[in-house]
Amino acid sequence: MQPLMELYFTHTSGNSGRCVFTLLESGIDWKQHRLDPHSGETRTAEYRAVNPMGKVPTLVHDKLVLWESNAINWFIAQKHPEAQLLPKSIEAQAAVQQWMFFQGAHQDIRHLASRVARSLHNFRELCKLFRTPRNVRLHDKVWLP
Ligand SMILES: N[C@@H](CCC(=O)N[C@@H](CS)C(=O)NCC(=O)O)C(=O)O
Repeated sequence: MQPLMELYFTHTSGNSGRCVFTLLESGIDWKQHRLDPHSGETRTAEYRAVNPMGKVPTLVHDKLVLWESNAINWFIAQKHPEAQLLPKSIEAQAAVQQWMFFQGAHQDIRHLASRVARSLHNFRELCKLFRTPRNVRLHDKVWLP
């Protein structure tokens, strides 16, 4: 049996939200390590042993420790092709990379999630863990298949 993916994150972090969202969309079982940034849980020696940069999110899977949210998302998508999170063609995958770089520089995923979530359920799960934008409109949304 495959070991569970474990994600260290904080509820205030949009970068964390991006990976939580991908894990929810993938449909796999995963383990939460929800850290409290206000009580310094991302700065402890224990957490620095996991991620020496002291940043969230961090993914741990078997012997792999990975940080940088978009690298984590790419890994989850590649590791679970059955979730169909990535398109098949190299051209379309390059476009995914393009948006990941663009997003990393300019965007907050919590706004985007309401537009690309596959289901209202997944978006609500995300909202339970993170602060959500007040202006999200769900009533006229078409959920992805
Ligand atoms: N480029 C990184 C950014 C990671 C990052 O800056 N995370 C913030 C939270 S959004 C953090 O850990 N801040 C805590 C700190 O800097 O001490 C990613 O996409 O994962």
